Amino acid sequence: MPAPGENLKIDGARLWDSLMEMARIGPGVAGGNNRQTLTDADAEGRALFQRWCEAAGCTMGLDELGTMFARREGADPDALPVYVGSHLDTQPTGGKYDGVLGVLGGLEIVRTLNDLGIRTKHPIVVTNWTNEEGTRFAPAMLASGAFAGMHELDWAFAREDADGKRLGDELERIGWKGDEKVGDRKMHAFFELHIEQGPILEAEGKEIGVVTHGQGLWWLQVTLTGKDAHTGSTPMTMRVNAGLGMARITEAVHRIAMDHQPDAVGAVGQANVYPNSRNVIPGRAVFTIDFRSPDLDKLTSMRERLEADAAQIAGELGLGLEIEPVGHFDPVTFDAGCVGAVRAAADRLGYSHRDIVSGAGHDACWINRVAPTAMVMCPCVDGLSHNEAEEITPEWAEKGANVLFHAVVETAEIVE
Ligand code: HGY
Ligand code: MN
Ligand code: MN
Repeated sequence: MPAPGENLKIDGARLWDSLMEMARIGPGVAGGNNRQTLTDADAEGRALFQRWCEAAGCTMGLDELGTMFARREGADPDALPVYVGSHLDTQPTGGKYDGVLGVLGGLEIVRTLNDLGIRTKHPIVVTNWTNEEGTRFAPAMLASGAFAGMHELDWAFAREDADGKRLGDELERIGWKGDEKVGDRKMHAFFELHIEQGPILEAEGKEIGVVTHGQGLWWLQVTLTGKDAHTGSTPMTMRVNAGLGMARITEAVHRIAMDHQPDAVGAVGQANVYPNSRNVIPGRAVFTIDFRSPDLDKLTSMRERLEADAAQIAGELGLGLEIEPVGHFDPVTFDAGCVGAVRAAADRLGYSHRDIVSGAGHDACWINRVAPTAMVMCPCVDGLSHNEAEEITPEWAEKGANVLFHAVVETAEIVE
């Protein structure tokens, strides 16, 4: 298929304005965003996105998990659409670009095609996946995982947040539960633009990341059970201290990841001790371990080492131990054809680029199981993300969106 000419470009200023306008919804306390999934702020962001899509002539579909599908018609209505998107939900101390750049970059493609009066054979569908972050309701990439057949719908509806609210109830409450059956849609291809969320592209002075693979992930929720007791009057030899167990296992997570270098990471991001009182020895600790690697054997080995070390630590301290997997996906190899379209677009546009493995998980990691999929990355300042100080430049956003534009339009086939 003829590729778009290198002069075909999106409107970078319009994209940046849309990013800044969306960033005003669900503001954080330090310049970023707190627009967690299925909150009122998420609902407000969804409504704005819908207004923009409808103003650009799209029709909006909505599935049972609230994923949004804004369709621009193609010359062949029966041709499978090319999907492009990411997520609008953020971390509690999230940035303005994680996910949002991919959704609004997709919208910018539609706006640009409208401006240029270009028709494509395949329809184009801009997508906002529900609950990519997994911070309020585990696991991450929940809706795209269900779309790919990895989670049952009732299981997804039953996921609870820290306050015991159910995902299904929250979806109903904000009025964004659709009728479409999750996963019924068939795709010609899926593309996702995302900030790198790591330091490589900026450090190497590269404008574009051509994402060939994605790391695999284990989220292991650990519950340690000890005995609440007085921190002052309980002899050290009589303590059953769940907080101490959590500290030792957290150290073990770091040691295990270091023992599996290179290309292995591990940390505890969410941790709670109970009753969390200054003068009570914690009788319970609940925390989540995040292990990742692009190498499946390393990923498996880290989980096995953790299970052995945690059992030994719990045994030494007399603690009860439960380890529950609450998130998992294997390392991902993206579709060579789609990856090639991304790389060719970066070359055609004259942008510096390098192949890269995604450190973070993305909806594309699951959609790659049901459709040819690839990702485009742009740098972010100091590689920082999942932090309100997350920052990119308008030029990086524009170049990433131009590569996305070329890859999507080439795959959707210009007809006039
Ligand atoms: O956890 C992740 O990698 C993604 O940011 N949800
Ligand atoms: Mn993201
Ligand atoms: Mn994220």
